[in-house]
Parts: sequence; structure tokens; C-alpha cells
Amino acid sequence: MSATDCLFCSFVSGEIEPEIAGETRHSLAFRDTDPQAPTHVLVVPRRHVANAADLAAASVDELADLVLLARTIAEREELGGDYRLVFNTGAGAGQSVFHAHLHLLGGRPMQWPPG
Ligand code: DGP
Repeated sequence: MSATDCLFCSFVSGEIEPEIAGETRHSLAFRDTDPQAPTHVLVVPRRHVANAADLAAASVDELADLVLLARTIAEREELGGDYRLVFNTGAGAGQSVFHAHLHLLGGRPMQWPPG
């Protein structure tokens, strides 16, 4: 299933080609165009769902696949096991693209709490 007018569905379909960082049967990973860390990759399900909670409800395996692909990329980029994984869920929490995506951030010290 894909949604018309969904940017990340256009990446999944190949209609628009982002800078790919990795992929699996269920997931696609690409570089964020507004990086907040030396490594900033978005990992998205090929399936169109609005957010991570909806993905969990649809398929726990596909949710896990996002995290596993993020781990593979973190290892490839030699982040040394230090990285942040973020799902912004809802506009009030900073979500701006309503196709579920996992942010993988690493390569610099992280602060807590996030802004
Ligand atoms: P969020 O705010 O959690 O919904 O994150 C959306 C991210 O998507 C944000 O960090 C910027 C990124 N983004 C927006 N437009 C594009 C684009 O056209 N290409 C890529 N690679 N990333 C984009």
C-alpha cells in the first residue's frame, strides 16, 4: 500500500531517489537532508503507515526490521554502539512527515532531554 502525495512513498517506489544508506525487504534507509548529527539516517517501512505505533499494530516484525537495519548502519558507520533512535509521533512531538520513520543519529555527544 502506498499513499499518494507521500514523500517517503516516492522514495520507496523509486520515483524520487534519496541518498540510500541501506535496505531490506521491508525497510529503506536514506540520509536526512537536514542532518542533526554527523550520521543522520531515516529508516522507513516500505509499507505506508503514519507512525511507528501504527506500524507496530500492522506488523511487529516490520517495526523490528527498522531497528535492526538502524543497528546494521550504526555498525557500518562505526558509531561504537553510541547512537540515538527516535520516532517523532504526532505534529506536537515534531513529526513533519506522516510516513513512519526512525531517526538514527550518531557521531557526536547527545544531550538529554532532547528539545
Ligand atoms: P520528522 O520531523 O520526525 O517527521 O522527520 C522528518 C525528517 O525528514 C526531517 O529530519 C527532515 C527529513 N526530510 C524532509 N524532507 C526530506 C527530503 O526530501 N529528503 C530527505 N532525505 N529527508 C527529508
